[in-house]
Amino acid sequence: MVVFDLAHDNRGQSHHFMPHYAAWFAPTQVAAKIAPALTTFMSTSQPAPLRRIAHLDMDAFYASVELLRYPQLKGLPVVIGGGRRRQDEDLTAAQGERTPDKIPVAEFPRLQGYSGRGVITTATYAARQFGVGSAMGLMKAAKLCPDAILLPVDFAAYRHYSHTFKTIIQEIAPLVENRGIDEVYIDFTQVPGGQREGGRVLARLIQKSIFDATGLTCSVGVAPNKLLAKMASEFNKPNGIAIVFEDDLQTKIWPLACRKINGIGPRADEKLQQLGIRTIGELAQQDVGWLIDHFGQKTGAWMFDAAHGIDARPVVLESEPVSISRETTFERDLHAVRDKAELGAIFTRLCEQVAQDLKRQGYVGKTIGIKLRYDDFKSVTRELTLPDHTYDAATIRRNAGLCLKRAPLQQRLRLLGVRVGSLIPLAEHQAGLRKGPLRAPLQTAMDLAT
Ligand code: TTP
Ligand code: MG
Ligand code: MG
Repeated sequence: MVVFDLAHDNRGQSHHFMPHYAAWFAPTQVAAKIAPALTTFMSTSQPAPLRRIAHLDMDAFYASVELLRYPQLKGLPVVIGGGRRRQDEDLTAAQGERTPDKIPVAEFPRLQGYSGRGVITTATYAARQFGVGSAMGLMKAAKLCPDAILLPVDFAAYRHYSHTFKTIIQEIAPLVENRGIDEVYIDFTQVPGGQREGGRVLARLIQKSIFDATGLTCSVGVAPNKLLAKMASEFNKPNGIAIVFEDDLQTKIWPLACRKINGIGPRADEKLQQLGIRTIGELAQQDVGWLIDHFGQKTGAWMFDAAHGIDARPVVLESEPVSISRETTFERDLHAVRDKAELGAIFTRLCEQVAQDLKRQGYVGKTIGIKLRYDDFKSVTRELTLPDHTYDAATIRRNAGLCLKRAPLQQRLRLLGVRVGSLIPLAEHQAGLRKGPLRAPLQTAMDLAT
C-alpha cells in the first residue's frame, strides 16, 4: 500500500492521503509497486544486458473493438463517436432475431448528413485514408467521407479489452507500465528471449498472443528507452514491429518532426518552428545553453537529451486506480453525539479533500464509503453505490453521512475515513453525457437490429 503522509495540519491530526489504491475495501487490489531495480545483473561479473524497452499501442483501438462485434464492417471506413451506446441496446438486440454480425452493411448509419457537435474518438485505417481521424468534428468528417459508418462509443467494451490485452502481456513479460487505455511500456531487458533480434522475437510473441485471444492487432516499438520505443511503435502501424538501436538515432529518429517526441506539444512545437527548428535532428544540433535560454532550464535540458535519444526513465509497474480516499486519526477520541460539531466539520473536510483529489486526478466515482476505527482499535466500513458517478463534495458528504448512520456509534472514535470507489476517468464520463445531437438521435446498428 502506498500512503503518502502529508504534513500534519494545525490541529495535529495525521492525514493519510491514499491517492490511488483502495486500502480498506479491497486489499488485494492494493498495487502500487515500483519496478524492482535492475540490479540483479550488477552484482555478478557479467556485463549488464542492453536495455530493451518496448512500447505497445493497440491499432485503431475503439474501432477495432467495434469490428469484433460487427466483423462485416472489416475494411470499410468506420468512425467511432457521437454518443454513448445506450444500456438497453444490448438487451434489445438480444431479443431481436439477428445477432450483430448478421446486420447487413447497408443498414448501418452513415456519416452523411450528420449535424451535431459530436467528435470522432477514432477511425479505422480505411477511414483515415479520407483524412478523418481522432478529435475531428463529425460534421467535418461527414464532408470528407460521407459514406463512413458511424458507431457510438462503448467504453465498457473498450475497458474490458484493455484489461484483457494487458493481462496477456503481463503473463509473458511481468514488468508492464500502464499508459492509458490502449498502450503500455514493457521492460524486455530481463525477460527470457527479450534480447533476441533486439526484442523482435518477444514482440512477435506478444502480438500473436493478443491476437489469438482477442482478434485485435497492435504495434510494438522496441528501443533502448521509453522515449525511442514510443516513437518506434508508430513506425510500422498497424500490426507492425519496429526495432531501434542506439546507432539508429541519426537515420531513424533525426528526420522526424519535433512533435514526434512525446512531451513536445503543439505550443512548444510552434515555438521551435518559429526558431527555425522542424526536425529532431535540427533540435539535436542546437547548443544546450541556447535551448535553455529559450525554454527554461528544465525543458531546455530535457529537449537536448531527448533529441539525442537519451531517456533514463524506468518502466514502473502501476495498476489502475480503484479508489481515492482520505482519512484522519483524531488528536483525541471523539464521540458521535457529544462531539458532533467537531466530528461533522472533520467529516465535511475529508469529503472536500476527496472531491479535490478526484478532480485533480481526473476521476469520478460511484461508490461512497466510510471507515471508522473505535477507541478499542476495531474498525468498520460502510459503503453505498450511487446511480451516477460524481466528484461533487456535497454529494459525497451527503452519502457518506448516510453510510455513517448505518454504523454503530455508541463507542468513541479514533479515526474517520472517506472513500470514493468504482472510478472511471472524468473524460469518459463527460463523453457519455455529451448526448443529444441536433437532429434525431443517430440510430445505432443495435437499434437497427430490432
Ligand atoms: P490512440 O492509440 O491514439 O489511437 P488508436 O488506437 O485509435 O489508433 P492508432 O492505431 O493510431 O493507435 O488512442 C487510443 C484510443 O483512445 C482510440 O481508439 C480512441 C481514444 N481516443 C479518443 O477518444 N480521442 C482522441 O483524441 C484520441 C487520440 C484517442
Ligand atoms: Mg492505439
Ligand atoms: Mg494509444
